[in-house]
Amino acid sequence: MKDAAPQTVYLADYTPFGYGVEDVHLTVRLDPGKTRVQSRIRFAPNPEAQDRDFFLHGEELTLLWAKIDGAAVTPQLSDQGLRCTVPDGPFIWEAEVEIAPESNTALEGLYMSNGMYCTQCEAEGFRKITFYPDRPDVMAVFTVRIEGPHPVLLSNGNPVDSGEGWAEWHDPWPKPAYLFALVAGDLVNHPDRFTTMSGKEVELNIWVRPGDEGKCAFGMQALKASMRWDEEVYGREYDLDIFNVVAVDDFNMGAMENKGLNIFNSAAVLASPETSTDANFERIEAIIAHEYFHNRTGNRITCRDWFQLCLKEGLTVYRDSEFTSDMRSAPVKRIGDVIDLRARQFPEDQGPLSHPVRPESFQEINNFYTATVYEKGAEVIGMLKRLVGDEVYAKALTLYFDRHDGQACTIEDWLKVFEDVTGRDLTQFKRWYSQSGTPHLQVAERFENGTFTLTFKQRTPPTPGQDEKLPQVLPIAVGLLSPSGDEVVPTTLLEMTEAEQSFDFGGLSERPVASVLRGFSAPVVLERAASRQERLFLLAHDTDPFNRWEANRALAQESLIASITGAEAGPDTAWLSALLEVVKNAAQDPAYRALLLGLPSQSELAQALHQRGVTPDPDSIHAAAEAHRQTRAELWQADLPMLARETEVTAPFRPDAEQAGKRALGSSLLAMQSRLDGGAAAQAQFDGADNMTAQLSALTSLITIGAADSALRAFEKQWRHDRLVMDKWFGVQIAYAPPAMAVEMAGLLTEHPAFDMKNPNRFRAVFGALAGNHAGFHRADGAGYDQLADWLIKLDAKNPQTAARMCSAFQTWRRYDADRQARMRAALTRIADTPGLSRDSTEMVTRMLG
Ligand code: 0A1
Ligand code: ZN
Repeated sequence: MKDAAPQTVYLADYTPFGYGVEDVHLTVRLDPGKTRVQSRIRFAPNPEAQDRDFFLHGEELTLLWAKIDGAAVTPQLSDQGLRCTVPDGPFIWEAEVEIAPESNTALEGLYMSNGMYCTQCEAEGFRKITFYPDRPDVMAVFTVRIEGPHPVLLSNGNPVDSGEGWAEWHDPWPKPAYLFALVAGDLVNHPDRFTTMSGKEVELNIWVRPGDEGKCAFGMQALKASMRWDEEVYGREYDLDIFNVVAVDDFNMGAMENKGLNIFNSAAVLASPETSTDANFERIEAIIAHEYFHNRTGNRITCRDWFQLCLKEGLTVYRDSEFTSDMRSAPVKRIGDVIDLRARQFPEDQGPLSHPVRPESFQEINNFYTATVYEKGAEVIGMLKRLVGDEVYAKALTLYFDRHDGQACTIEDWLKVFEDVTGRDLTQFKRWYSQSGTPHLQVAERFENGTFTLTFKQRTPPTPGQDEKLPQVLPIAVGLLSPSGDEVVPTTLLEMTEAEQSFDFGGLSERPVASVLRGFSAPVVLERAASRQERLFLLAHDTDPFNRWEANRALAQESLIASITGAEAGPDTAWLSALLEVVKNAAQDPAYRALLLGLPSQSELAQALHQRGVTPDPDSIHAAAEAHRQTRAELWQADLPMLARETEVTAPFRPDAEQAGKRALGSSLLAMQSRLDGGAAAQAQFDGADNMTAQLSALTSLITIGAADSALRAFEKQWRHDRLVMDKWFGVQIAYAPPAMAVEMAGLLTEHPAFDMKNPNRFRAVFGALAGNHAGFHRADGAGYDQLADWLIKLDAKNPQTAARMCSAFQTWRRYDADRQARMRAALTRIADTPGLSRDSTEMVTRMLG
């Protein structure tokens, strides 16, 4: 257990370590309860540093012995590490420690999952493996010898040699300890090869538990596509002889970019048509790409300290989103990213957990692997690219890769590259890294003497620790349409730098309709009092696919809010008829049409109401959304069968964008149809399904209308041996349960023999689904809050990282009525007051309580 006494680390306090590491030799003798790790590390004083305090991080280690230059030493030990007196010049540190991977339920450091050994060292897990300067600016060449009775023994870099019960690996690229990895187990591989652009042969492997071999082909395809893409688009080729990927069932996050040995949550790599949905396939492709791209943006160029996390994460998320756009549909990807940003990053940035893309302090760095660092971090890269243009961006990236290869860098280094290439001063742009909160952008328009003027005002509400905000640089993409629907001004990038600023478009013969913030060119809340008429016009005519979708989204939101607040009795039927015409347009990508059918989530509606000064009532929101879906189904009844036929896929299953788009549209239509036919069509699809997308969408349609009892039993019987599919079974029953039953359902499922709180995927399947059932979680009697708090307290004792992440389900607590607020505050306080609560969860709940 970590020390819970809060210790805050500040960016401003950064100092380099007093010693550099020339190389590291590790010998790891595996044993479930008594693994021995022997280290031999060559240190030399760091000429760039003044401080000569020789402190090595180390947690939960039993030190057996230590030597300096061959002579035994007795370091001073604490629960954070050790201190030792060392020679003035270079010296060799040797030590042996004992650790117990079998009892490591935190899944950080060396741990066991189904009998296999694996590691997770980012951010600060290496210190649970041996004593070391566990900070990303200490980079070293590692040689690793693994001893154990397992057929497969893997570490970073290239294989050196192996024999019965041992293997040796050498990684020639200096790396920080957080990229160290080791895997041992009874694994089987899916092998392949890749020839790099300079003709180098690379051996590729995806390693899995026996039985999972059939689920590797897609991940391998995605890996090869990523390798080719990084060569073609960024000119970067792979730099080792071998690239290994391992699938692990127990993993706190999606995956990890360890040098040459990526470790994946099995949910983020294993796929087959029968067991994985199209959404799973797309996510796997993106995560494989993300981890592979880290080899350049993260590994070869790493972070100086953990405050710079967005340097690698923002850029790598940006790169993987470009990859997905190229592999699939760019507008569909952009819309999906914005939906996700609004669902996860906006609430974070508009609540008590708000922090800058580059935070300035933390207690537990694991709490900062957030949507803000990742997704807003990627938005910042996108804005920078929009501002400098594609060609200059490409030049800057080449300079970045050349100038900083092998270094541990900062955001200042990154921005300096762009300043050098463009001659621009990026001081103001840098506020995107230091100011937290979502800017609100107001638009007003005027038309006079043939000139159309757009006046923008920006304002960022106060966030924790930041009351006053300065104007940020906003790239605002705008296009103008004539009343007949022709584009009179094509997409133009306006660069807003002031708090208030106007832009003129002259020479117009009639008042145009403005399409503002095309492609969501900046991550802001756009406040635009557009009329319903204008939105309908944009839905029909905008040439920008994002803004066409956005106009529809705004219409959906307005219509729902009008029903929630009682301003309108039912949905806006004129809009629904207009939407139906667009959805019937067979020339449009089905995936895009499916997105048009999506509604803002209930949580998003709650936030929108809150922003208008209305206290959201989760039950009314739920009722309005249900009524809307019912009315829409009834209104479109006559067209549904024809539309559904158009989405039928007769070709053999392919997980590509084309087929996935058809299935996505088909699933939305099926959900509507189920409200009309008592579930007959859904049951038929369920019974005949030959792929998980079809099977699961039928199942959720049936759950929504309360007709899923037999399908749920059949599903469980069919899939009880497949952990990943069973996660879906656990999740959908809670996520789609009627709000009054969600808490009971979650409680019941925790008693199912297959519920295992130690498996993060299973825990998230249940309690992530509960938190996602908006009206169910926010039940007026507080049962949802109490249940989640109970389980988070239990989980925290075993796995602080996952418990702390899931505490964020409470981050929106101040949106709701006084009674719900009091109940959520009580739940948070109860978590906070738990004796022995981890540093991770302590930080999260204290930030939320303010
Ligand atoms: N760097 C990984 C994500 C990751 C972060 C932390 C972890 O443990 C605390 C594990 C994985 C990525 O961006 O994919
Ligand atoms: Zn990453």
